[in-house]
Amino acid sequence: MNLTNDNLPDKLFNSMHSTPIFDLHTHLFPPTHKGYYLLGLKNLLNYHYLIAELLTATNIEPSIFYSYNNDKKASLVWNELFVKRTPVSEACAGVLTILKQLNIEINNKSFALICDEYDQKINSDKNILELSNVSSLVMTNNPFDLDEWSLFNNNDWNKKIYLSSLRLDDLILDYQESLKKVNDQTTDSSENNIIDYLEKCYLQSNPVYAAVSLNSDSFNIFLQTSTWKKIFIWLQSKNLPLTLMLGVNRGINKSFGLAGDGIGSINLKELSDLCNIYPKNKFLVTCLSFNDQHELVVLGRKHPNLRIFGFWWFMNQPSIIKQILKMRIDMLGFSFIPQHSDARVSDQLIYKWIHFKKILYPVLLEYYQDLIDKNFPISETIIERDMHNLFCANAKDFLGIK
Ligand code: FIX
Ligand code: ZN
Repeated sequence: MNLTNDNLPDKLFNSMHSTPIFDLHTHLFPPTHKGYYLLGLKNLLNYHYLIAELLTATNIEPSIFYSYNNDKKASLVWNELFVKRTPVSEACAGVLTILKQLNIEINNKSFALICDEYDQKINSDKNILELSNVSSLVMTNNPFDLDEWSLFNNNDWNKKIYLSSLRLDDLILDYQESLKKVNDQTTDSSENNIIDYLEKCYLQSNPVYAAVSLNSDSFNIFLQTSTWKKIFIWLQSKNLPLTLMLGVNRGINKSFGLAGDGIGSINLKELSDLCNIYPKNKFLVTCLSFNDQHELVVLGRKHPNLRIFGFWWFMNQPSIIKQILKMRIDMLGFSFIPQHSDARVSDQLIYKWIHFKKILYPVLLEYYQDLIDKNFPISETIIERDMHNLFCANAKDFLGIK
């Protein structure tokens, strides 16, 4: 049955909120991976987005802040950003959204009491996956961090929920050190070992893509070195897409640690060259700077081997998302992957997806209403197909997975 402007809003709302989500890029790990699996309010408050906000809003010395234990860091963030100041930033709003979803009132309660209440409500990744409607997600797995990589020595976690990806930043940031780590594990020390090592890691972890974050300096290494040429050939032989996270400048304020990264430059003409040089390789691309978004969308319309995804990090602000989302739809239709969570603490899945849907809903409603006004029939089936594509199939089809 065709929908009308009267019943469209409810149908769209229900379909959007009931469609299972495939989260293309996170930094999450399964509960059995101790030390890497993060959960709970204190970890939420120690998110590096909030730490950067804290360190810039106050005069707290970064080295002193980082010398504190996690409990003290979290209570300081709470006190400075939620008690002494009004928590309006997107990162603060995220914490409040989660508390609201869990029906935790903060009025007149001490931080300790809020934490206790929180711990009673959330104690496993299962609650979170249910609350956020995320059915599976992609982790970020660094094959050059052997402790983190030990995840793949075990089978006590759900590989259908937690999919892997091969994060190759170390090959760009410190090639010699990465080569050394590879060679430490084999007797023969040649460059070919990198490919042999990637092959070994591929067989062990069954990744859905490889990934690297870059700026214009590293993009040159990437285009010109013989190792990367071999990697592109290897990726193609595996039909494994490469995720490119473009325009980051690591450590612009080193004293902030993980919270100190900023925006770097990127020349998207080189991305276009890359798509032409390797037409059989597939590239998933997201850009960190607002300034690159228009050109990226144009490239998304010219290169079938390039798929745009998500609103990465500094782009993940409601005001920006609304504008760029419309630009993407106007030029690409629904042929892109609208969002990923980038969650580092499992609970963040809840707010990242609620916040995104809040922006997506009115935007989509407008497009569907316009189609109905133009006498294009919109049925419930069409809405469900589109939601499935936007939240899941666009990404899975590009990756070539079920
Ligand atoms: O490179 C990345 O995958 C980034 O997402 C992270 O490094 C960054 O710290 C982050 O958490 C952004 O959301
Ligand atoms: Zn990330």
